[in-house]
Amino acid sequence: MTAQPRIVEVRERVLKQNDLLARDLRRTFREAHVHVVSMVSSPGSGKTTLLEATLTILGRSRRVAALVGDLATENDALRLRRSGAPVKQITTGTVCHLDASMVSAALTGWDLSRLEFLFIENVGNLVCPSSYDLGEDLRAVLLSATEGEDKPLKYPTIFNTADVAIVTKIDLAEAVEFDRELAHRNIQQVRPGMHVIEVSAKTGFGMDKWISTLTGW
Ligand SMILES: Nc1nc2c(ncn2[C@@H]2O[C@H](COP(=O)(O)OP(=O)(O)O)[C@@H](O)[C@H]2O)c(=O)[nH]1
Ligand SMILES: [Mg+2]
Repeated sequence: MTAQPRIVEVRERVLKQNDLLARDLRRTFREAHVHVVSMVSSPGSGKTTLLEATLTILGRSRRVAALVGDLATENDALRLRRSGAPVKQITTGTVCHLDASMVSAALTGWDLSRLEFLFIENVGNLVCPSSYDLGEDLRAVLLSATEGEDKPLKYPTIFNTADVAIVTKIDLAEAVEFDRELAHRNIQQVRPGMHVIEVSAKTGFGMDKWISTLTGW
């Protein structure tokens, strides 16, 4: 029974250390004038698909790059590089989230002042990433039409730590009887006033709104 307070103590220390490093990262990003956008969601919600489309569209007029986290494989980095943007994969092994030290290490050798937008795709998970600040300016949480409407109610913390919610795969909404109004209500219940965008990276629906959110943030 004595082990519990010790676990909490170590966890608090790890989070505090992460917060300090994230604060330094945020300062570095500001000084380099690079906008940093992170994406969080459960696995398969469409982060890589949306990010590939984003890098392709925004990359026409802005200097963009991405970091992408997964437990294993370079698969997502290979997909994202099809956009022509510089991309680095971070493989976390058994760790279910990215942290500020992983982001910092992955940026070694990159001249941030040459970038305007840096995107960070987090490991697919609706729990772990919420506690870790990565020094980002904007955190987007994705919720796909195929996941159902109640994810915001079940995982409120991740929605509370995000700045924007993106409802993805909206082209599939009818096929899976996704109740769009209910999803919006659930998001607003957890995070009143949250900016919500519906997109389909497959058809391009809503991409203009997402891109103008990014450039106007
Ligand atoms: N129909 C449809 N499928 C999508 C869309 N976005 C992603 N997908 C599919 O969903 C699956 C998971 O997408 P992925 O981008 O790998 O998700 P991630 O794990 O969050 O990075 C893939 O088979 C994608 O082709 C979309 O907007 N519409
Ligand atoms: Mg992915």
